[in-house]
Amino acid sequence: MSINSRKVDNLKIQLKAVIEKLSSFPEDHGKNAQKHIDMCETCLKNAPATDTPIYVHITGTDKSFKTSYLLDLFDNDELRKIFSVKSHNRSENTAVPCLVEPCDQVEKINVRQTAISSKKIIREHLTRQQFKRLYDLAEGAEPDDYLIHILIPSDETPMKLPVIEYPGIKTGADALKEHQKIHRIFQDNLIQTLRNYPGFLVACFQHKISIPYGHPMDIILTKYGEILKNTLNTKKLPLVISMQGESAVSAYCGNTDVENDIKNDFASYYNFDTQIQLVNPCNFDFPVKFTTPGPYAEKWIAKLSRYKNVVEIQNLILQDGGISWSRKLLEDICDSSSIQDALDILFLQPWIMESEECYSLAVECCSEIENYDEVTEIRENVRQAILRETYRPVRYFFTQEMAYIGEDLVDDHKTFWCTIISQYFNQFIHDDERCRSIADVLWNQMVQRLDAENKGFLGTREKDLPYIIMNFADLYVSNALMRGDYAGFLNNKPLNQ
Ligand SMILES: Nc1nc2c(ncn2[C@@H]2O[C@H](COP(=O)(O)OP(=O)(O)OP(=O)(O)O)[C@@H](O)[C@H]2O)c(=O)[nH]1
Ligand SMILES: [Mg+2]
Repeated sequence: MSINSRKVDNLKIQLKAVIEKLSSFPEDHGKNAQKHIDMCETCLKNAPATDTPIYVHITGTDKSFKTSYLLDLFDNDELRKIFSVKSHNRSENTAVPCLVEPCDQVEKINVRQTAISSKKIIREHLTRQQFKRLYDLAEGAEPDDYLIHILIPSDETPMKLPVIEYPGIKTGADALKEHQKIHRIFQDNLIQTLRNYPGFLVACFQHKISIPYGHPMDIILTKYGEILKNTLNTKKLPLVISMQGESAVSAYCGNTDVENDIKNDFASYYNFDTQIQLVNPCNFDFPVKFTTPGPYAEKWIAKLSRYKNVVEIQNLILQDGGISWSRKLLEDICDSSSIQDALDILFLQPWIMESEECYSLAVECCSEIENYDEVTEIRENVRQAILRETYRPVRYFFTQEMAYIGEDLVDDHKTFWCTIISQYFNQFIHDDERCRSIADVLWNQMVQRLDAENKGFLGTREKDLPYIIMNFADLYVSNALMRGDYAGFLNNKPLNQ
C-alpha cells in the first residue's frame, strides 16, 4: 500500500473521530460545530478508493470503434453476443459507461447495473434484453446515475485488466441544443467514474486526432493536465492515443503528419506520457490496405510510440489488428511504477490536502468549544457597552415594563421578572433562548434570597413588591452575570432546556 493510500485510510479514521466528538457537544455550540461536521462528512463521502486495480478508460469520438476494440481485447464470444445490439445500428447509441472486468469469482458472465455515485449494485444477472434497454439509446435507454458492470470469468479471456468504455460523443455535437443535456450527463458520469475507478485514458479516433474546444474529452484532458501540472510534473499520467480502423491506420502509416495533428487539435497531450497505437478492431471483416509510408511516419514512431518501425506496425495489424500488442502495452503501462505515483497525485493527493485542512479546522473548533469561556466573553461585552455608552441597567427595563402595565398590579412576578432580566441580558448575549434560561435561574435564586422560607413576602403590599424586588435585582442581576453565578445551575442539565 502506498504512503498516500495509508494517509487516506488514516484520515478517514480521524475524520470519523472528530465528527463524533463534535456531535457530542451541547447544542449551544451547534451552529459552529455543525458546519465542521458537514464539511468532514463531505470529505468522507468523497474519499477516493485505495487499493483498487488500475482501470483502462476507453473514451473517444463517436464511431471510433471503441466497442469493437473492447470486444477484441476481451476476445470472448459470449461478450460479443451481449453487445451484438451494436452491429445493427450505426447511430450514436451507447448511453452509459460500461465496465468489463475479468473476475476469478464468477463461472459465467454476470451483467450488473451499478449506481455510479454510490457504487451500489442496483440489479444483477441482467438478461440481454434488459442490458439493451439500459445500454442502448436506440432501445430507449436514458443515461442516468448508473453504469453497466460486466464480470467475465478470468480464464475465458486473454484480457487481464478491467476496462471501461464510455459513450461516444459526436464531434461538435455540444453546439446542438438537444444534445447538450445528454452530453452533460455523459460528462458527469465520465468524471465521477474516473474518480471511482482510478486509471488512465485511451482516447480513440477513427480518422484524425481532433478534439474540438469544449468537447467533454477536452475538458477532462485539460483538467487532468492542470492537476498534474500543478502538482509534480515529473510524474505524468499515461495516455494512449489509439488510432483505430482502416482509414486511421493507413493514414498514419502513410502520409499523415501525426505530430502536427496532435499539436493543433489536442494541445493537452503534452501534459501526459503520450503513446500512440494503431489498431484495427474487427481486423478480418475490415482489412487495412497499406500504401507506401510517407515522410512523417518515422518521426512519430520514434518520438511518440513504442514501435520499432512501420514494418512492425504493418505486421502486427496483418496478424490480429494489433490487438494482442495493444493488450500487452496496456499491461506494461499498469505494471510500471510511475503510474501508481501519477494516480496517487491525481486522485489521492487533492483529497488528502482538502481533508487535512477540514480535519485541522474541525480540531480547532473542538478546542475552541472546549476552552470557551462564556463569562469572560460576557464581561467583555458589558465593558464594550459601557465604553460605547449603550449600557442599560436593569432599572431601565423595569421602568419600561412598569409603564407597560400602567396602573395594574403585576399578576405573575416570575414572568414579569424573567422578561426584564432577559431583556437586560440581551444586550450582551445574542441568543434569546440562552437569555431566558439564565433569567430563569437568576429569578429562582432571587426568590431563594428574598423569601427563603417561602412565606410569600409577608407584610409587603402587593403594589410595593415590584420596587422591593427591583432594589435587590439592580445589584444582584448584574453581579451574578459578571460572576457567571448561573453557570453551575445551567451546566448540570443540557443547555437551552
Ligand atoms: N471495427 C470496425 N468496424 C467498422 C468498420 N467499418 C464499419 N464498421 C462498423 O461500425 C461499427 C463499429 O462501431 P463501434 O465499435 O460500436 O464504435 P463505437 O466507437 O463503440 O461507437 P459508439 O460507442 O456508439 O460511439 C461496427 O458495428 C462495424 O460493423 C471498420 O473499419 N472497423
Ligand atoms: Mg461503443
